[in-house]
Amino acid sequence: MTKATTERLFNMMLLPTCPDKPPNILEPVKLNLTNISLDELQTKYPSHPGDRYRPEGCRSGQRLAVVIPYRDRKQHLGILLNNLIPFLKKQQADFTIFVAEQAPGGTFNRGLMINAGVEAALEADNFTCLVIHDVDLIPETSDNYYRCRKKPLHLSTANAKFDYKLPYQGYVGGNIAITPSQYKRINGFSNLYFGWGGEDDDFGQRMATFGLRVERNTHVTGRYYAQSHGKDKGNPINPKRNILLGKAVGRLKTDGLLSTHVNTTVSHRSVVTLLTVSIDTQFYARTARR
Ligand code: BGN
Repeated sequence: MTKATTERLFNMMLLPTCPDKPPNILEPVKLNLTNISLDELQTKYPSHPGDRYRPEGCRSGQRLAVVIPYRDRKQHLGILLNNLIPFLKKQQADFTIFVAEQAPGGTFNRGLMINAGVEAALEADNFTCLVIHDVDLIPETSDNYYRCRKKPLHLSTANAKFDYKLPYQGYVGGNIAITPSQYKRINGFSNLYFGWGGEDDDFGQRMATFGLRVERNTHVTGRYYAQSHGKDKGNPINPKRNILLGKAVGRLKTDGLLSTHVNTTVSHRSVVTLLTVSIDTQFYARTARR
């Protein structure tokens, strides 16, 4: 261990634990919807070692990996990060943001991107909490704490896109906080949902199968602004989603975090860890024919 590392470890041990309620947490969130590039964000928030942000003066109780499944939404990503970073700093979170970007070509697969992101995060460090985060959702309430609890916590319970209500009972789409051990227990997301719809309902069934009753933010705490977008060309409605959902529980052990067929390249890009994820399309084409 180098002298610098020893010194850092020593300083960390001396830091008090961060308070449950950080100072000034009830100040309202001021959304900033101005376009901003990753380069500009870099100037605003210079690189941190390992892309990890830590609170000043105290030690967070949890180590957070925020995983954003992503493709082709540069503008949304810039705006999200420009809001999310100050939001999490105010919460005194210790966090690293992983953007799991699906390589160009083919249909988007949100579940597989999340699995690839979680896989890379858990290889990189010993995170204690995972926050699955959509690129278009911006939190509107300061005390919507991005922390894991005993049960998975559905964060985005009041999405502007759904009139600030849950679209249906049992909906677990959007943002959710879950511990790595819970995520592993349910074998993460299914890898087989190419295109829009169903992968979140499948994830909900996985949690239910293991008795993980999801806790939910209140409709006040769980408010999110939704960045609007047209139909994504690379993400058409998945016509097979109902068939897949019908067999979700039976597939759980063989289809998930433990069986992602992807090739992931890691690069430390300004304010985030960027993962470029190439899907083994031949493998998934074979699986689909079965
Ligand atoms: C549901 C989708 C979810 C989506 C929500 C909100 C399906 C499965 C077939 C019934 N589920 O209908 O994936 O998050 O709408 O848009 O399509």
